[in-house]
Formats: sequence, C-alpha cells, structure tokens
Amino acid sequence: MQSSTYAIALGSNRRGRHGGPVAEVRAAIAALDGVVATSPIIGSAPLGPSIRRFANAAVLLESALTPPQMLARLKAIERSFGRRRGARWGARVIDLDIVLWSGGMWSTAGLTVPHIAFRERGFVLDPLRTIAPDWRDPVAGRTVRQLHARLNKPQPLG
Ligand code: PH2
Ligand code: MG
Ligand code: MG
Repeated sequence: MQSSTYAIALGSNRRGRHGGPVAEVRAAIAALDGVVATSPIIGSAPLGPSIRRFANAAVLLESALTPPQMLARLKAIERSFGRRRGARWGARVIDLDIVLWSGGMWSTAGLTVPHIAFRERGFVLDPLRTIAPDWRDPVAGRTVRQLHARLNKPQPLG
C-alpha cells in the first residue's frame, strides 16, 4: 500500500519494565516506526473505573501498513510491554489506539477508524491538537481544533 499517515493515541496508568506511565509512553513512542510528530505527554484524570491517573500522548506516523496491519503491530507492541488481556478499561501498562487515518474511514470486525469515541475525549484531543489541529475528522466533518473547542465549551441544549 502507498504510504499513509496515522494519528495514534497512547495511554498508560501502570508501571511497567520501563518505569512509570510517562516512561512507558516514551518507550512506546520509541518502539513505533515512522514517527513524524510527537505531542507533549500530558497527565489526565482517569475516564472510567480505573483509579490511577494516566499519562497520555499522540503521535503521527507515516506507514505503508493497512489499518488492520497497523492494529496488529500496535497490539504486538502492547503485548511486548507486558499488557495482558483483562477487565475492560482496567489499569494498563500501555494502550495504543488508531485515532485517525489519512485514508479516511475503515470499518471491519474489531477495527473502526476513526476511533469511535475520540471526539469526546480530552485526553486524546488535547495532545492531538498540538500536532494535527487541521486534520479533519471524515465522520463529523470537523477539524481536531474544532472538536477540541467543542469539547471544552458548554453545549446549548435547545
Ligand atoms: N483510556 C481508557 C479509559 N480511560 N482515561 C484517561 N485519562 N486516559 C486514557 O488513555 C484512558 C482513560 C481506555 O482506553
Ligand atoms: Mg484506549
Ligand atoms: Mg486500545
């Protein structure tokens, strides 16, 4: 496949062999091939049942992999970092999610791109906005900058 760009979200809220969550996110960025932009690593309050705070970041990758191939690669890195299959949204050493792909939309069993929930997640949009503010979500038709602004302002109901 022709080279395409991926926006990948990274998250950790558990120590691993590299150290604490920030070290795990750094190590995961280093493990990824084709990184062309890296956001700052931010701290974020856990969304969901986990108690520990997260370190989150986003990167842009240039890659010739298809989305399913990219997903397999991300899962292999997660496994190599010691991530175990466990309770949904449990504490994790590293989580690597495909958020956006320059090819647009992809939907097969087990993989939906854009990521179904990224528009509502500050811990994804905050870092992503620093590296890809003008990337337009092909589903909502809004840029990352616009999605971020919407998330951070009260929505009128009527
Ligand atoms: N990831 C989750 C669930 N909750 N909360 C924060 N702050 N950061 C995350 O990366 C995160 C989360 C599931 O992937
Ligand atoms: Mg996730
Ligand atoms: Mg994930």
